[in-house]
Amino acid sequence: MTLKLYAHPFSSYCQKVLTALYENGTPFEWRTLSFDDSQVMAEFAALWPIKRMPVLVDGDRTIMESTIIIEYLGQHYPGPVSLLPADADTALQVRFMDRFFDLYVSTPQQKIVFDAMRPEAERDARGVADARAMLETSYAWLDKAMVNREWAAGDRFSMADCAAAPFLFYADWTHRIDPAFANVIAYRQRLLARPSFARAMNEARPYRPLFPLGAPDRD
Ligand SMILES: N[C@@H](CCC(=O)N[C@@H](CS)C(=O)NCC(=O)O)C(=O)O
Repeated sequence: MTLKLYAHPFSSYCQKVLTALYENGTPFEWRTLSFDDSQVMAEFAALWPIKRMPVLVDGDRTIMESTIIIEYLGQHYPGPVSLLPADADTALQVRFMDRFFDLYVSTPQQKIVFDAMRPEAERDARGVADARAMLETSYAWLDKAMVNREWAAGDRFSMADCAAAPFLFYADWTHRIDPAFANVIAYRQRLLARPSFARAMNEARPYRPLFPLGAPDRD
């Protein structure tokens, strides 16, 4: 049975799951979401009316939410890289860092990008200012957290790093990481060099002109 992934290469949450799939060389079939492909879009809407990507289909099971998809892959399609440690306490730290990157890096980053896509009259200046303030706080906290860590939850690459890679990638494009946060910048560089994420990022390269704030001329 082939796993099917409803996703788009430019989406950060899809890249989070792609990084997990590529870490373990897990085979899957792309169901690329595109407004030009009404068939795939209809399948996606029927599977998940909330219409947030990615969605994984495994036979008669449909799995939504990037974190749950990665945990599902670990349970049902384990590979050489265990993205959620067997030790319960270490797994809690991975889950906490996964939540940190989702709620306090990606969520404010998306707020800024989605606001830029609105007509001028419907923009939310206060919400965007709050999102930028949250990113600053997150960068400052992360800079201290990463002082002695190679990866988000210690010395092993995990699900939290699958989240961190695309979220810090786009967060830096959206609200530049101050050079004072040297640990965050170095961690982002390690993530960009990780072959699994580098592959996902390279597959998304042709879509960079779509970035609503204007993609910078760098990774
Ligand atoms: N909590 C979801 C978030 C997924 C999400 O926000 N995906 C974005 C793409 S990066 C999306 O589907 N956006 C489509 C839209 O907002 O209409 C997850 O972890 O999978």
